[in-house]
Amino acid sequence: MNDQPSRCGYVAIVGRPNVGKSTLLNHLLGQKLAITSRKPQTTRHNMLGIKTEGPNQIIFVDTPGLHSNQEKAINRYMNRAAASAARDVDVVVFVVERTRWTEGDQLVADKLRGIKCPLIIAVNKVDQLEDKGDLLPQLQALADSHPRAEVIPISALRGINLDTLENVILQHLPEGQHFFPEDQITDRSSRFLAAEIVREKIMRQLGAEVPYQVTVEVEEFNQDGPILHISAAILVERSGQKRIIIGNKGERIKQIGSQAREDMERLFDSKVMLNLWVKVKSGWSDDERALRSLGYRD
Ligand code: GDP
Ligand code: K
Ligand code: MG
Repeated sequence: MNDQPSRCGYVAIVGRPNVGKSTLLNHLLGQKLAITSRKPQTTRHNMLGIKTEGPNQIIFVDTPGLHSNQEKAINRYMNRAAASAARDVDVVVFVVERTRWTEGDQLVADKLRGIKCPLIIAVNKVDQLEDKGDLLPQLQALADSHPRAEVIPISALRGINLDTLENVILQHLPEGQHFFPEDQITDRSSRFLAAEIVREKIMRQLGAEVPYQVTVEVEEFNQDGPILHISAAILVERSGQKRIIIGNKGERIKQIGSQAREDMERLFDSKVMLNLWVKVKSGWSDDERALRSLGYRD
């Protein structure tokens, strides 16, 4: 007989951009929920990923990376989201890369100084190590400089040592009833997830500057028998960006659409008809009101 008490609590995943926070969330959940890419600012919103297993429910909060550049409203929005997630949780997982400690990591460490809850430092991307001997001194140095943290090496991408990470997290969660039904995996709507999938393909396909000036708005999301009809507008700041996204003879947007559709069919477990178009809406990324109307709410 299993007489373990049930545990339930919130776990914030924080760190500078690109350390692998969203990849970690997806691997822990065993499902691709959060979008990921090699570019910073892929994740713009806090998002819950809920894992219910046996008697326990862990509610992970994926966050945008903390940015030192606060010039634009969208950057300030992302920083507010990340900072607010680290408050009012039961455990904070601070993700860093195994290679080096950067200014960005220090910015996060400073923000975390005041938190009261247990802190885990997850040293990610250890799959990239050639010489395992290099890792130990680094882990030791991190443990020395953060005496109240537990330091755990992981690979979010390859799933290395994630059981250990999850067990340590569980030990710190309070006993209590679940907050969410066991089949719920996120707090975000299907429309939101669909918009994010389109944005991921844009982040991954387009070069340096365009992706940061793009947002996606789902205008239709409608299951009709076996087919899910989704229409989405890709909003850009300038007409030049519109041309880039559409591409030569529409090649680029066609590719974005077909990759997005594949992911959507997997996530929503349905055939999907996806209709995409591009609209110029100047100033959306630096206008607090436009952001709110596009669903950037804190
Ligand atoms: P985030 O900005 O912190 O959410 O980072 P992402 O999850 O978007 O990941 C940033 C990049 O790092 C992506 O290209 C990921 O594939 C890659 N990445 C994440 N975790 C690992 C890992 O454990 N090993 C390796 N080699 N790459 C990883
Ligand atoms: K990223
Ligand atoms: Mg992310």
